[in-house]
Amino acid sequence: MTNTCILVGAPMDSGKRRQGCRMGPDAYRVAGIAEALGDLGLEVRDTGNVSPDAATAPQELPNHVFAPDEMIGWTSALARAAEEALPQGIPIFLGGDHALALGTVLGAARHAASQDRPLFVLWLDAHTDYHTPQSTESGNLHGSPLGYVTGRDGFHGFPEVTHPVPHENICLMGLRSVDPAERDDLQQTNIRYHDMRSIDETGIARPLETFLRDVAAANGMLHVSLDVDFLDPGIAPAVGTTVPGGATMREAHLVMEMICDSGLMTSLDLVELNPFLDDRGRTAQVMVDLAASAMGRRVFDRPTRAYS
Ligand code: HAR
Ligand code: MN
Ligand code: MN
Ligand code: MN
Repeated sequence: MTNTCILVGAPMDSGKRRQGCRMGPDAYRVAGIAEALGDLGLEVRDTGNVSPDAATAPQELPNHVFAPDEMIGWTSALARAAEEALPQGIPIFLGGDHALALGTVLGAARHAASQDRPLFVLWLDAHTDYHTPQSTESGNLHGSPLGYVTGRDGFHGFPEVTHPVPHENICLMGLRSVDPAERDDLQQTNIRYHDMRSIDETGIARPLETFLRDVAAANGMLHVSLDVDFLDPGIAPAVGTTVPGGATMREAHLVMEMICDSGLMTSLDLVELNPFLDDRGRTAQVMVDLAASAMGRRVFDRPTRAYS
């Protein structure tokens, strides 16, 4: 695994009506993300914040879609930022709402294709985020990145998804708020999903290990997208869409440590932090701790786990 981390700020608030996520990148900086990663012996480069491209959405997009021009502009700009960062190290995208993943995963998919490697995506979230601009009732496209990157129709005016992520390469964990349209559409696919009920029944380690083994066996690249609302609101209150019954700190740490041990993660999103809703910065701190665990922070050293 490369020992360079590239911090890419994405102060994006265009994926939903409730504002505040644009403050996320600076909250992570204030919470000491660069220092936490540097303390692990990593080389850390903060490239500052990305700005959206200028764009105008076409008429075909449904009228209830929020901020369509900005959404298209962010998607193209972030895809480019991901493609630029990936050859240099592990980019960590500091969000910003989850709509940033339309761009980051698009860029990761282009990069993986250029390396002749498959892209896998681990989606840690209370929500499935599988909408299209037509299926979403809220019109908030932070509920749509997985729909976009898997190549669903209806994203008029957005960059073409030339390398859709195959459903079987995607694993969702933490689900507990799924719209009926998303559930029906997802069940037509072979996407892997583990809702909180199944995690409570089997534990979180076993399904994750199965997925990581498959990534390793395919020599895949692995993009991890961590939504604050994957976590229980009791430990992570700073998010607009709190859903009770989320992952515990212990479950979340374990996931991050297993990802690190696998050596497979090639990029990471930290999304949906809304510092305006935080309690003395503690959600930002939790997210920084989890990122540090994914990059190697340990209580005791353990031998690197070989998944292949
Ligand atoms: N499914 C709902 C919608 O589309 C809520 C989506 C909320 N998404 C996030 N990210 N907070 O996961 O409106
Ligand atoms: Mn999400
Ligand atoms: Mn969510
Ligand atoms: Mn649990």
